[in-house]
Amino acid sequence: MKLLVSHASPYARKCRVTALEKGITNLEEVHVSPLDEPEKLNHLNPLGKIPCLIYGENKTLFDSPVICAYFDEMGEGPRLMPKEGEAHWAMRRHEALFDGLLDSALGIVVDLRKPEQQQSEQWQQRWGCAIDRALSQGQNELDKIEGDISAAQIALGCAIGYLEFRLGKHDWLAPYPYLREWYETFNQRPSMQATLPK
Ligand SMILES: N[C@@H](CCC(=O)N[C@@H](CS)C(=O)NCC(=O)O)C(=O)O
Repeated sequence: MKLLVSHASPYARKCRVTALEKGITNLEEVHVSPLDEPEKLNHLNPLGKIPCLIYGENKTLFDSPVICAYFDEMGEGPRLMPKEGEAHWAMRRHEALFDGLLDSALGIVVDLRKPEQQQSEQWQQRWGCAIDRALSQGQNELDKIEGDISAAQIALGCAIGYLEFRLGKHDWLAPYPYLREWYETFNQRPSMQATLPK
């Protein structure tokens, strides 16, 4: 299997962490720049985004929650997403919350790259508030997320890692000491250390 990635992509990092946690070894990482190398990507993922998984007879999967679910199914060890029932929906909800946090962070990063006159302070504030509310709920509900490692925790860990990597001038976790403590421990997992953004 091949996973199209970049070393800075937090969405790709979720998949890379999941693959490591699930003991998936037959995975080759292929580095692609979605903006500079569309010819390597767009025929595989019409959305032109990474991560994108190529498996079997040239079959593809995207986006990151789908690839993570595939690895959860194929890999070894305890499940990262409960298979059914309320536990499944609760985990899906948390995964969506932290993926959405990441979308808001990426929104700010993309906006900050525009020429100053084209940037939108209003949107940056809106995304910033969404990030803060998601972190607040993340801290409040951390104890409700099942197990030491799960799809939701991987999404949360990679989202906080991205905030530190790209938007680290602001101390996002300052109001959330319990969440910071959790993150500092979670970030020591070999899967997180092996995939630090560059
Ligand atoms: N929802 C997607 C988001 C993927 C995404 O936005 N990836 C970025 C890189 S971090 C990308 O490829 N951007 C290129 C573009 O938006 O055209 C996922 O979870 O995989």
